[in-house]
Amino acid sequence: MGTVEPQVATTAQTQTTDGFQLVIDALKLNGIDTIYGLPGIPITDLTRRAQADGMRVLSFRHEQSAGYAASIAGFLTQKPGICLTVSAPGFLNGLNALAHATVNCFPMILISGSSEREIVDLQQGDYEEMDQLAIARPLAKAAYRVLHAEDIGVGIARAIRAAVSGRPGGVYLDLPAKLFAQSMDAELGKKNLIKVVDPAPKQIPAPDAVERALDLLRSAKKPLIILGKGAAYAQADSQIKELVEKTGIPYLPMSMAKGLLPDTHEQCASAARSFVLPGADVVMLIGARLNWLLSHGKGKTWGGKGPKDWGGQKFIQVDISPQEADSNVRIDAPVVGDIGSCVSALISGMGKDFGKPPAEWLNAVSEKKKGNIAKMAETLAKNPTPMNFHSALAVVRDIVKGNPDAMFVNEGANALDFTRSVVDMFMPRKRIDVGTWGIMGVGMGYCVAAAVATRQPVIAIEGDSAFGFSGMEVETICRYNLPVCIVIMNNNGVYKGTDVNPRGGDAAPTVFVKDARYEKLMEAFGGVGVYAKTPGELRRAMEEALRSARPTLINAVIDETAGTESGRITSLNPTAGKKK
Ligand code: ADP
Ligand code: TPW
Ligand code: MG
Repeated sequence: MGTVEPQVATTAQTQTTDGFQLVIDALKLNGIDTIYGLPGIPITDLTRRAQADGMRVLSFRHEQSAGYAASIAGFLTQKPGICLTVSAPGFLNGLNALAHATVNCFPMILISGSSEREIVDLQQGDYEEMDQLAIARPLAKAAYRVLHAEDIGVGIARAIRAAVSGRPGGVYLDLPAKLFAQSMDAELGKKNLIKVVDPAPKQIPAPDAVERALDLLRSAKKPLIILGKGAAYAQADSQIKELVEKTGIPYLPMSMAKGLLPDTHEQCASAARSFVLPGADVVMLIGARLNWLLSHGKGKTWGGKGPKDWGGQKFIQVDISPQEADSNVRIDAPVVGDIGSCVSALISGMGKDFGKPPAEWLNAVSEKKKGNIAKMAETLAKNPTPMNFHSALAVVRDIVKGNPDAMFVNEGANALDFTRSVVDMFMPRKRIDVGTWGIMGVGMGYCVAAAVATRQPVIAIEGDSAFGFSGMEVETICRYNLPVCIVIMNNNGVYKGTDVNPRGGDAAPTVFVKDARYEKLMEAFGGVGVYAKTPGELRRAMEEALRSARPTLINAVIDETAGTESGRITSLNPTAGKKK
């Protein structure tokens, strides 16, 4: 059993195993074949041996990127994405992504090596000493530590279940250095491993909850469906399509739910968002929370008189978390269960006599849409010099339409908001972005994971500031020769490049080096760099990137005056002197 003597299995391979091997075996036994991480004491040999054992081990330049990669791999595959780091500083670098996974309901396991417990607990100053478990716990859905090799099977099984069952989230697994070197009888070690049976069990909604929801929908004069990233995660694509089309109800996709049905679908109400939110009388949320992204279900966005007033809508909420309902406004019909089961139950409960929404509502939505789409087409048709967000995005929109399989990564402020509204998605789980926190820095980690987990080409539309948070990972992209085409919307800064320090001297806080040549960063590692000043140059470069499948970075020079402060969320800025 678990001795503390370091003893690497060599000739006695058939008789003894060790902590390193058991971690690898436990992951593989559960179908986990990829690790996103960064080596160092005490996990260097874990990365080597995992690779030697046939796992894909992707090494990053910063743990934060590895963590974001793991989190989005979890979203895309429904298997927990694994991020592997060293102790204290590596752990802390990965922690941001762990919190991000928990907040966004993505299944992920952050595995960090840690220092010697006896020394850490007495605070005697070990190498990279830190009580990692205690620090991770408030940011994780669950956090565990394994001290003995014979418990590795249980530790990994618990981490997997916690990550993917119910509402998915980030799990921390603390593996002290001493654990890896423990050796034990190989047969016994094998017996102690657990292949998790049914890690994310179906959760069937109660029939009366389904009936209550359908009754409310039947009573609606102006119904609306909102699809969130939980609906995308659930991989219940055909059921969701069937529900939307059978009910005939207009729907709004949240950012990462775009493409669940093609954005060009006649029932898609994205182009009439500010009309349908205040106008609807019954709203069915499917895998979307009424958080800030939906103005908490109240206020002017929803037709309320004041900023906190209820707009009068009744809500149905389909969600796996029984605690989610009533978090912001009253939910009249909570339907608790997994989205696949809930949506199927709703479809079968609809029966034959389920009428379409009143024509008056559908016509009003469609009129509003038509008007806004025409306005957008006019904006996109302009070809100003210098290029602005819209003239660049008109190109991106065409390219994505022609390559609907490609994964699509997006971060920035204006570079995010304009892209989301201009670029249509046509397939589920293609668009991955800044998520619930509006976090900058996910970009390159997402690109790596998207390419690795889906084996599809990746297009990333990045603000120049956003890109900077993970820019060094272009080396990672080149090293693994991934088919990633990064487009930097280069407007010389955060939101805009025009701010000036009124006192002279240092540059203003939001501006960067003017006309920075980001494309050379890609060239430094053997990828393709392109400097694009016109939509034509951008189009040719993107087409070539997709054709060649080579790592490409296009520096798209955007009018530095074109953006707005904070993109679409200027209103959240606390303005000096503003009264509450
Ligand atoms: P968005 O940002 O797109 O509005 P959110 O992240 O706010 O989406 O909401 C996602 C919701 O989906 C969460 O409340 C989560 O509990 C729920 N969810 C995640 N996976 C499932 C699933 N398989 N079945 C049901 N609900 C789910
Ligand atoms: C981890 C605050 C929100 S958006 C943004 C910052 C710094 C960058 C906007 O500039 P960019 O886009 O990317 O050039 P554009 O097109 O408007 O010029 N730190 C973190 N997350 C967030 N959200 C911020 C800071 C922020
Ligand atoms: Mg910018």
